[in-house]
Amino acid sequence: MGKEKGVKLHGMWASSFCMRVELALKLKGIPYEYVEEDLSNKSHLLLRYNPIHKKVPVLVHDGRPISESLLILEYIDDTWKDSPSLMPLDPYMRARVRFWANFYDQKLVENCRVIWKCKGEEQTQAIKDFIQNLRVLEEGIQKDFSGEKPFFNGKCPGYLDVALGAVWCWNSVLEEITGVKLIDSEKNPFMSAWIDAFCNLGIVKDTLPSLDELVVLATDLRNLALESSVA
Ligand SMILES: N[C@@H](CCC(=O)N[C@@H](CS)C(=O)NCC(=O)O)C(=O)O
Repeated sequence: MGKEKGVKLHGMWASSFCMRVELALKLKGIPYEYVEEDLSNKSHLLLRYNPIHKKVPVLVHDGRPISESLLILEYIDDTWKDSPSLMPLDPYMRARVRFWANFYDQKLVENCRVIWKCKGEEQTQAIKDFIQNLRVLEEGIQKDFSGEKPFFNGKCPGYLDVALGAVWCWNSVLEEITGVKLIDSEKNPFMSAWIDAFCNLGIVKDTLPSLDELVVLATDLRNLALESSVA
């Protein structure tokens, strides 16, 4: 490691965590090479670059690997300083965007995982928890960023927009699979207006996979998970 030059992203087409990194690279105008990983047969390079978690995304910059999508976003912003900043300049607001991105990953992503892979009472409870956590997120973000429009970062999307926006499409995937409404534009007007603006960006349209493709994959993976839970 260390001799190779340039930027490479080891990813998987349907991974929202990888979409975060792709969106950040595109927003900052950083050229990169994309390496698609087969997660059922991970490459030796992926295992070497991310021996602890063995997960995508991994960003390799001049031969040095960085894993964990939120950390990669910060690395990109810290390294390529000539392009518009993804992070707010004010240290307090930097702390707030990190807080909400972590809250999203720790609470809502976990609720989504249960909604996706489980059924019955476990799934029903996770749906309730998701709706409750979404309320907390919406109220908190609105308080912190109500002056910034249409994005939390102002006129251009930043770290928190990318961190949440890339993962948000899975909410629609889960709604399709479960038939349950998770996001309601009347109950969640602030987040609904924000995600509409985000999804209207050309970069986002070009980067995120289609809902139909995600629904097919997510349905297959859900069926596998349910089969193995009864086996
Ligand atoms: N916290 C990690 C999560 C990454 C993650 O869960 N990646 C999944 C794909 S969406 C993965 O590589 N899974 C392979 C595995 O678990 O073996 C991040 O933010 O980068």
